[in-house]
Amino acid sequence: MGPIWPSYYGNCRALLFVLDASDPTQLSASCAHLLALLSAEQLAEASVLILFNKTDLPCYMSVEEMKSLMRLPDIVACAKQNITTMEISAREGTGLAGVLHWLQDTHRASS
Ligand SMILES: Nc1nc2c(ncn2[C@@H]2O[C@H](COP(=O)(O)OP(=O)(O)OP(=O)(O)O)[C@@H](O)[C@H]2O)c(=O)[nH]1
Ligand SMILES: [Mg+2]
Repeated sequence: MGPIWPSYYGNCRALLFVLDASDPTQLSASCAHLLALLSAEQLAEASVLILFNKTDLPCYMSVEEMKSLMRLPDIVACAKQNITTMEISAREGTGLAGVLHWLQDTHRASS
């Protein structure tokens, strides 16, 4: 889907980027997509929420290890955008209240 994402950049104020925390083999590809999004001129003003999803599943790598592997602290420090990270399970609903709060706060701040 990556190639068609730019057609949705216009007027985007809140960006939710979902990573599969149960599958670290996708990490480098996800990271490349994330960096492309963060460097897009049209998304410079957007607030970004990075979601590590599927945290209900067992994984040989912890979310902290994945963040470190993708150098997320450096990405956050260098990005123009305000970036927040959360751990969720869409299946079990874990962490989804936090996502809704973030959306409310982001909407309030930008209107
Ligand atoms: N266990 C679990 N499954 C989830 C969660 N969120 C989505 N799914 C399931 O993940 C499946 C879709 O997988 P995705 O990773 O979104 O899509 P995909 O990459 O094309 O599929 P995979 O090859 O299975 O990774 C669906 O069956 C969803 O029900 C979650 O938080 N926990
Ligand atoms: Mg997947």
